[in-house]
Amino acid sequence: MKSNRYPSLLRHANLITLTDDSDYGIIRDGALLIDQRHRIAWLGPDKNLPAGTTAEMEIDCRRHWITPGLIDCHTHLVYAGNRGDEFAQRLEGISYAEIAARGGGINSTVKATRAASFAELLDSAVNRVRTLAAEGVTRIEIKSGYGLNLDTERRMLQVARAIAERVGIKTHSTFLGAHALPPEFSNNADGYIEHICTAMLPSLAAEGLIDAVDGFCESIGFSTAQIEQVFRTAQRLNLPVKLHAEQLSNQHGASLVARYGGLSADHLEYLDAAGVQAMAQAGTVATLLPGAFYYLRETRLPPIASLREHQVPMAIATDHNPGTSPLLSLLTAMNMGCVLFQMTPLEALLGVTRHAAKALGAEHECGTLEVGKQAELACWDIDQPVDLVYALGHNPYSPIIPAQS
Ligand code: DI6
Ligand code: FE
Repeated sequence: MKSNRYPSLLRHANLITLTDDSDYGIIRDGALLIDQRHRIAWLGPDKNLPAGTTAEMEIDCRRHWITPGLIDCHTHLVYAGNRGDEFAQRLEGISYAEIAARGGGINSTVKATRAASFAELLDSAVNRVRTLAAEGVTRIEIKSGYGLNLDTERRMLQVARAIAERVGIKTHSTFLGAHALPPEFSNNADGYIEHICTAMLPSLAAEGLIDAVDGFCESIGFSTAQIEQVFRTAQRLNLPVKLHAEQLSNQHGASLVARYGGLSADHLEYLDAAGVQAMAQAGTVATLLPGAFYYLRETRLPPIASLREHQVPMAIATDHNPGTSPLLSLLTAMNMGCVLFQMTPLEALLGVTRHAAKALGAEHECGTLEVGKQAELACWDIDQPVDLVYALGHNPYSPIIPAQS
């Protein structure tokens, strides 16, 4: 530790470090020092703070708890339009697949998003991000996939980049061109995949707008063979891949994404044993999305016990989107992970920190409290860690930590 003056020092906080998977890694009455590059320079028991440490801003956290900032590693939060009417239809028993077949679903959001300006998309997305940030979220993944043509996919990805500046939050942009078949290519899914691989993906990657590539591998989406073509293009462009896999049926998408060394396979209600093994071997994160499970009133559970047994890291995200998961609360997603999926409160917290960071390929930067990592932090007015997932609808976030300048 260098002995110059530091920008900020947090004192008398209970730190939840999450430096391994087996416990919270609690340091009671701890201190945490932040350097000029907004990294953690030192942390430990307050009484061990090296003598003579000074900081421009010193904050007494009054035994509040500090965790790594929460990470929402799967969202579709840039879009226009409203699909409340579809929610009402589903409550009357019409299925998500039927609604999509009638021209609703993803394509109704595509229509509204194509018609929206950059500023309209940015304003509505910023409001959503602020709602997430008010619960301690400091990093968000944002997917395209409601444009499905070059111009609108580009606009969505540019909005995702612009959000970071407007809200002062880290964002990761994911290209999800293979989300649904746009009207221009109806009955020609192979033609659309070719268009993605030869035109959209290479152009948007060259513009520096893409951090990762995703697809919707499903009977109502794209086949594994089609997704594999997209993955091959991503691999050529040096972009990591991830996949919406095994959400509504078992298409063996998890094995496919694992074969490409993917960051994550997401949803996974219909994941089988071979898929779990493939993910374990490849180090692919299982991103669980209990919001979509809840809204679709799914009854089949993702194979949590098997994922746990094979030590596949499990992340939890909101999957915020206007169709299957209009959920804007990562704390609620954590609670659902516990109540609906029988995850432990520790697993739920690891799922939105350490393992979510891995799902973004950012585990060296964030997700735990460790020297050298970014000082992306969340402070909580709670009595004990389990309180983060215990009370549904209660927000214990306590914004006393200085934001990154
Ligand atoms: N799976 C989902 O749950 C969302 N996308 C996907 O591939 C649904 C998106 C929507 O209905 O708008
Ligand atoms: Fe999704």
